[in-house]
Amino acid sequence: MPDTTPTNADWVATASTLSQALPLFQRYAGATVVIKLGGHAMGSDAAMRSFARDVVLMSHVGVNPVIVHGGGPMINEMLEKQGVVSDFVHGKRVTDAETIKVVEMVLSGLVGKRIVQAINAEGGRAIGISGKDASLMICEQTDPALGFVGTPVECNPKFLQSLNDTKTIPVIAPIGAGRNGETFNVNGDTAAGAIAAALKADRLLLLTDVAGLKDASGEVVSEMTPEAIRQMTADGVIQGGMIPKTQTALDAIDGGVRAVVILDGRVPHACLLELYTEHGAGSLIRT
Ligand code: X2W
Repeated sequence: MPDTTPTNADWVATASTLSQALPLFQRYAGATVVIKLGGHAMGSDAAMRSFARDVVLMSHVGVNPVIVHGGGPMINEMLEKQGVVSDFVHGKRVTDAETIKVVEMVLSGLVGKRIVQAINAEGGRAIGISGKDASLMICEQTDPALGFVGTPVECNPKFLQSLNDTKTIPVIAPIGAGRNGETFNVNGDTAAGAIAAALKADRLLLLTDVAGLKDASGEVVSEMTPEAIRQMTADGVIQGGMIPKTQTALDAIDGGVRAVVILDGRVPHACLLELYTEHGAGSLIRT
């Protein structure tokens, strides 16, 4: 058996890596980073632990992380158990009065609390809320044909600032309150974009299950402008399920977010790779 006990040189190398991280940590100290964790990017318990650990690390080095989650596959699973089949129109779930109850229970209950617990288990302090809490996200009906699907029309992120003041990490379910007491189901990307814009976030990281935006030859493009995205969409290079993500990115940038990154949340340490290495991850969109 080879001796794997770390040598003095190994410890020096570890200390050197930590030291080299200082300017990188300084770059995002004080930055607000909104992270959208999609249901498809939520993997095994081990992957969730790793994600949570990265979020806690960011918080420790001065980032203000704000998590907005999805959970589409988990909602499908619960609806299936009840024998309900959902229809999607342009990526949005047609949500009737019974469905919205399941959506709220699954997102605010199961999915949100799983993330909260994972962050807390790594030594962070997370709190699970939805767009209803502190009137964070007020919505209007998107389209009568979609039922209780909402479009955010007013965000009140002041409460999130008070959480940041106490180093508490918000984990937000994309559920909105209507002005007449309704509960609205909001697409997770849309909710993350609206909250990031209200916070004038430095970064919006959209963690999904694709490597990023691809050009006509199928290569992932590492950086592009909103104009390039509009052109690629007009040319049909960006299509299908990517369009809601790129639209979210464009709206967020119009709303004051400095940059949006679409990246593969299944890659280990995706958020750290993006923020703290020159390599980056996925596709960065900024003017
Ligand atoms: C989504 C909310 C969850 C979500 C839904 O009901 O599935 C609408 O479609 P992912 O995992 O990010 O796709 N809402 C209106 O967005 O989850």
